[in-house]
Amino acid sequence: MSKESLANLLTEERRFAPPAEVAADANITAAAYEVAAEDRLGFWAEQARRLSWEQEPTETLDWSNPPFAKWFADGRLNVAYNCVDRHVEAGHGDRVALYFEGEPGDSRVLTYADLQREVSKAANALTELGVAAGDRVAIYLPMIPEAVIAMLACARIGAPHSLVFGGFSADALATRIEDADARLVITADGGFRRGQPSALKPAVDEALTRPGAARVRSVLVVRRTGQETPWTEGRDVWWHELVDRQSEEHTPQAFEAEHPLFILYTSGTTGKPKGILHTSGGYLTQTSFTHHAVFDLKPETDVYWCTADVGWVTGHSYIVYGPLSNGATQVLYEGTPNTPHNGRWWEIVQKYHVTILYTAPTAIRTCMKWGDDVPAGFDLSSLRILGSVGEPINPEAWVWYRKHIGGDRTPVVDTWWQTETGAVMISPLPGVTVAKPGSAQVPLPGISATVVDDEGRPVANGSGGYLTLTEPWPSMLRTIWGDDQRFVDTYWSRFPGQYFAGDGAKKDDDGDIWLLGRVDDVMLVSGHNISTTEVESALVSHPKVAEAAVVGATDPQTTQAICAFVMLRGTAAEDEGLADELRAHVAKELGPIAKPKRILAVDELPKTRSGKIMRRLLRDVAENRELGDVTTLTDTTVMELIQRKMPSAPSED
Ligand code: 6R9
Repeated sequence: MSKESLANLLTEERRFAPPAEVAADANITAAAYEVAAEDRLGFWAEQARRLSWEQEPTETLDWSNPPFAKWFADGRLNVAYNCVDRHVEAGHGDRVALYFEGEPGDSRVLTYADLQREVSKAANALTELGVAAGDRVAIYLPMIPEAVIAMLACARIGAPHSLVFGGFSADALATRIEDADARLVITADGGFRRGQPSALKPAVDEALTRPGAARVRSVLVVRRTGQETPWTEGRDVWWHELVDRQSEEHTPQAFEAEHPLFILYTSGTTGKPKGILHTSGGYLTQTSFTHHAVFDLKPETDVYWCTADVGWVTGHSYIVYGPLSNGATQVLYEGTPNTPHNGRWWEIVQKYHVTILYTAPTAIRTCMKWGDDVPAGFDLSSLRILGSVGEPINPEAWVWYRKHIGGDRTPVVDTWWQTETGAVMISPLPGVTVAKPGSAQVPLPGISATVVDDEGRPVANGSGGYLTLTEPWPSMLRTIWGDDQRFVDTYWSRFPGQYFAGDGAKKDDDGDIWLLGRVDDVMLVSGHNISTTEVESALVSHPKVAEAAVVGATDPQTTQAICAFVMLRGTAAEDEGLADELRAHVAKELGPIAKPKRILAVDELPKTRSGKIMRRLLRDVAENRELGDVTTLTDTTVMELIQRKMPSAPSED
């Protein structure tokens, strides 16, 4: 039996140096790594000066009571002022903040001056509804400008927001409202998705019938679709009636750096969702710095587009707080990538001359599946930097992204981070790093990460184990809302003194970090711990496969057997020989130990709203069990289709 924590099977030799013009003019150079290594806290104190403080902090980090950190504790600032007003005061009021593109084709342009007026009015409206500093506000909105405005209005008055993905069920919404004890819900009649108005308000009405959510006093409703909407007099208020009549003046008040900014729930695999708490000064410092460094943003000329939903942490940090604190011009798109046609995203890139695009591997693999000719039909020459987040990006998808979207010239930055980390932690820098497809590579300047074995000791280069963060960072979660003990147990107990991220990872021979998926998903096959990511990447590198998900299913001979679910590329057919062909391919790429025992071609894979594959549901299918919790699934019919395809008895081969 091998003692390895996680096998290292995949080798990827392709390398991509930063383009000369990006390197020559990069916001961050290699020197930043040395500066930060020499004086980490001094480095972060310097980054905090990117912000406007009403009272500059003199303390950087208070780590006297780990793992409860305080960053910039004696500083005071207003987060919304930093994201909006200060740009107007600096003379950039006419700069576009948001190019909003609705799914039906409607559009709106908001400058920073417009945003200042809208956020001020909304802040006045919240105050009129009795929301005070410290009160929690639940936000359940589609991807429309009011989502950004509502978040900033909350930040402006010091009321922590809690966003819930539009499309989560009434139950999921009710649990989150109850846990945070929110008194106000901001929602809309609906949003446009897949060419249809899709209602949101009825889910709020249903959630509010649950006893735990009964303390909500008001529901503020944006009219987006104009569809008929059930109404509770005395509780429900139209946004256009309340907000539009407010004063455009609102004086932002400064709060302590550790004032709570938001709660965002992540669903653990079991138990109730965890309310991840982020605070103000440290969070804004790191989101602002990382957005500047990783995307190399030039606010005067770049047009930035992050395709994430605002309800995901990526939307919080890289649509709202990072980009707006940096005065970025960005695109906000309401709908799905294939409405009304598969080229909708590329049409938007062409229309707004997008220069920086940030999206998820799931979207890239879907576009690969639709075919190279779709992006080829649009002018994507404005793009200069591409980013990826949410899952490990398979080398093949990385290379496709660079070639077919980035015209073989743009750097691709694979950014590793979590709801809990608040901002990017591990990523190449576009003007510095020689990129390796499939690797997030190195911790950013000021960040300390490593890969450890079962005993918490750093592994040697060329070996795998568990990803940990070894020093506190400014945008770290401060606790789990209402449950300090769970915070300690979940993240700080597995390896004392280190933050355990829950991800498997390996260091290659150069010491670069490769993420290998959640440790809960790691498969144990004949004594070897095998990562889902490596087997999936090997499958995706076969020309017939667009997406793959693998799970370990209980097996009498090998402990677990690898079971693969594959989605084929547009032109590939599911024929007799396919399974053998794919098995042989994986054996060649990774070795015979990683060969899937069963392979099933499916039309769709189960995913969360942020595009992560829900392997635990596939494990239920592979082991012929009843499905576990499906509430965070985008589309529950997917599982029925997969179950119908699954032969009930394991095949013998
Ligand atoms: C930002 C975000 C966090 C988990 C994380 C990891 C996976 C995210 C990744 C990545 C490999 C990347 N993940 N980015 N894995 N490479 N570049 O996704 O937050 O929704 O909380 O998920 O996502 O497993 O632990 P969140």
